[in-house]
Amino acid sequence: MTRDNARIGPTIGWSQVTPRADYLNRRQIMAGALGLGLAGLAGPAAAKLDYVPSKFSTDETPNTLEEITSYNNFYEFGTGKSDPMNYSGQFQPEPWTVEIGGLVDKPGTWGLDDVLKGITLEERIYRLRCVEAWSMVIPWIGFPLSALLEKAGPQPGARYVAFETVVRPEEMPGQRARFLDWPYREGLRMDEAMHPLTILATGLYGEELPNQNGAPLRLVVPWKYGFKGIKSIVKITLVADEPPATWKMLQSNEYGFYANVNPKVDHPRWSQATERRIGAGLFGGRQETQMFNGYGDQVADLYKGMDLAKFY
Ligand SMILES: Nc1nc2c(c(=O)[nH]1)N[C@H]1C(S)=C(S)[C@@H](COP(=O)(O)O)O[C@H]1N2
Ligand SMILES: [Mo]
Repeated sequence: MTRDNARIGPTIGWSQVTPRADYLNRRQIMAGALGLGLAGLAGPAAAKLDYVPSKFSTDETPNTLEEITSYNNFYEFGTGKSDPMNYSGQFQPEPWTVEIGGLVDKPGTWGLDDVLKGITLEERIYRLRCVEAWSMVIPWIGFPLSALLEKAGPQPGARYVAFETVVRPEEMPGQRARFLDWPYREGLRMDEAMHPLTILATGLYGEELPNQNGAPLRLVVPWKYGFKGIKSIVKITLVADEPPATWKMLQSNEYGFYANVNPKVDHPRWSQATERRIGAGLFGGRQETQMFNGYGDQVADLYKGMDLAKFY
């Protein structure tokens, strides 16, 4: 089935067709087998979201919900790929507030409802390329970060945006160890933050974000390595100077601030020329990595003065 076939109506996207449906059926079968009946369907039911399709979506086939929710990086829950799935069950993404401050006209602590007021959610099917050289295609539900920044009223001196993840060691077992210097922090230059491809995601596959994917609110910047996509955001600060970023602080020769996907600049310990598409099979899974993860037509202008053969 093509994307166009899936766009039956204005609010019908790929995710309402397959493979989400297959997965739900399996969950129902499992619930039935456990004698729970329909009422007991698979634990806490994720709320369905209303959203519209987007011209920015790729027509590549999305990874399955199982792949997207069982192979994760979210060190707050442990460093193993299945740790976030296995150890995020206690995490409480509701209620949620985000503190917006720094160089803005309307600083304050915003409930998620205030953040979403007047905003139309969109389905954005994006490629995600992790710096570890694996990739997926994920049908995010979200909205442009620019819409929130405009609500807060950026002041002229704001040149960067800084983000922080929540710190809750009681709910996040990984934070009881010092893998990283918590909170996880990331940042964008203002023009990157305002770019129409840059979104805050509140869901995927048509439902609220699973905890392991950064509930209830996470950043997605599809032309950058996945580590820029900070999860479970509680603080957004507009600032004048480049803010601290977790991986850069840890190892600045391996993880840059810009971290644009670039097949020509290898990681010091591995090649970035190719990537393993999760779910594509043991032998068929490697493909060439694209400059800016294939989003160069939209974003290359942001980096006009930069030498694409260099590490940033
Ligand atoms: N707070 C926080 N955000 C994070 C991470 C993390 O460990 N902690 N890992 C990053 C990395 S390395 C990647 S590749 C993506 C993975 O997102 P996904 O698990 O939803 O696919 O989240 C990013 N955001
Ligand atoms: Mo990553």
